[in-house]
Amino acid sequence: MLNIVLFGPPGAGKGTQSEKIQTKYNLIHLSTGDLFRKHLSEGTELGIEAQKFMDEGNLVPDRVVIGMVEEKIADNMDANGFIFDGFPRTIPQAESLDEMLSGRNIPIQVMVSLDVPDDELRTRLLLRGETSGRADDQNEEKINNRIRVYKEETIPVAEFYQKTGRYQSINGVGSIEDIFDRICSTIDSR
Ligand code: B4P
Repeated sequence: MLNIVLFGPPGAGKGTQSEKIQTKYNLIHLSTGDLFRKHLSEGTELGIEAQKFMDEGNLVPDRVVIGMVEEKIADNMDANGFIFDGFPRTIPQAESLDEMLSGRNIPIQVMVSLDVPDDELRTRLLLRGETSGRADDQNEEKINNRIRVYKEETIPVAEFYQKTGRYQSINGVGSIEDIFDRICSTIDSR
């Protein structure tokens, strides 16, 4: 199995690039943000619980996220591998993912981190907010909160992967195709 974590701040392009990676390497795209939005659109209890955190740009509690991911992995054990998009976002999530995967003998080979300056993130998210209908994209205050939460709660996850030699950072500014080529080179040289 090929298992990759795509990492980066909100608006770095994780969702955009994950779709391309999924197609090229024939992987299951596991986006926790997309899963929450699906639950929300179906009006499930989990979706309703997640919404209040997402709308403000805060992280959904670990126990909710981890249970949802575990279920998705268990349902897809015959896959070629997984691209984890937006997960893990906290150290407990990273530890749980390692436990889930090492128990099944399918470790994460590499975390690819998209490096994008804050001003570019704000510009991209405000632009998406004009059409996405996402409450968390619609004003600068919420976007700034998401960037702050990323720096305080999520950056330590990169250090966790760095310590175990599985971290690669790439420039996330440029055309979508150029960034995709950089990601593929990193994956192929792992
Ligand atoms: P996510 O759905 O993961 O969303 P994201 O961080 O906003 O976006 P992403 O980086 O995927 O950006 P995209 O490609 O769309 O999270 C939403 C919320 O869900 C979180 O705030 C949190 O509340 C909750 N959540 C999710 N996972 C969680 C977890 N594990 N634990 C706790 N809570 C969790 O790109 C953004 C925009 O940029 C798009 O409009 C795109 O078209 C544009 N773009 C992409 N690449 C570009 C490029 N190269 N140049 C210019 N624009 C580009």
